[in-house]
Amino acid sequence: MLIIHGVTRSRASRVIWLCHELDLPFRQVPVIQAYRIADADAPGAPSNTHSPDFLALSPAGAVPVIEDEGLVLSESLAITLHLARKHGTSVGPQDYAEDALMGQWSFYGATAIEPDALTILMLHNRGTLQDADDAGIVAHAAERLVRPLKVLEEHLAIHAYLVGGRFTVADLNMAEIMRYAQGHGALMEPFPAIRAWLSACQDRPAFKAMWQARLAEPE
Ligand SMILES: N[C@@H](CCC(=O)N[C@@H](CS)C(=O)NCC(=O)O)C(=O)O
Repeated sequence: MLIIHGVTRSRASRVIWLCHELDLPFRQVPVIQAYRIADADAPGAPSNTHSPDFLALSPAGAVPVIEDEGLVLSESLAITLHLARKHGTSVGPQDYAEDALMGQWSFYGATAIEPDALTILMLHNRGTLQDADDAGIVAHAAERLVRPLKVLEEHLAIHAYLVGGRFTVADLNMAEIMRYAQGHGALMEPFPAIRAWLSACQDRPAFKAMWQARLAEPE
C-alpha cells in the first residue's frame, strides 16, 4: 500500500487530497515539521523532519515523502504528478501534451506564486501581523502576486479548469498553493474567476475529506 510520510497540516495535504480523488488507499505516517515541536531532537520526541529514521528516507528533511512500490519520492508536486500519471483517471493526463501542461501550471504555481502566498499565510492569515514591518512584508508579497494572479485569472475567465476542460491534478496543485493567499480579501477581490474556480475545487468531496482530517490534527 502507498505510504505517505507527513502530517496533514503540511504539504502532504496535496497528496492526501489526490488520494481521495483517485480512491487510492494509503497509510499515513504522521511525521511532523521539526519547527512545530519544542525539542525535535529530544529522546522520545514524536517522529519529525529531524528524526534520523526520516532523514535516512529523505535527506532533504521535509514532508511529504511517499513510498510507492519501492519508489521513495519527495517534493509534493513531483508526488502528485507521479500518482496522477500512474493511476490515469480523468484527474491525470490523457496524453503527453496534457502531461506537459499539468507540469507547466504546477511549476508556475510553485515558482511564481507559492513563496509570496506562503508569506501571506504565515503573517496575514494567521493574524500574527505584529508591527509595521510585517504589514510591509505582506503588502509587498501581495503586490508581487498581482502579476501571476492576472495570468491565472485570464486563463480561468475563459476555461473552467487549468487543463483539458476538467478538474485535474494541475488544479489541485494550484488550488493548494492559492489557498495560502485566499484569506487576503483585498488581494483576491479583483480576481472573480480565481475565486469561483477555487471555491469549485474546495467544494469537491475529496478536498473536504482531506480538510476534515487536517482540522482533526492539533494546530
Ligand atoms: N518543495 C517542497 C517543500 C517541502 C516543505 O518545505 N515541507 C515543510 C512542511 S509543509 C517541511 O517539511 N518543513 C520541515 C522543516 O522545516 O523542518 C514540497 O513541495 O514538498
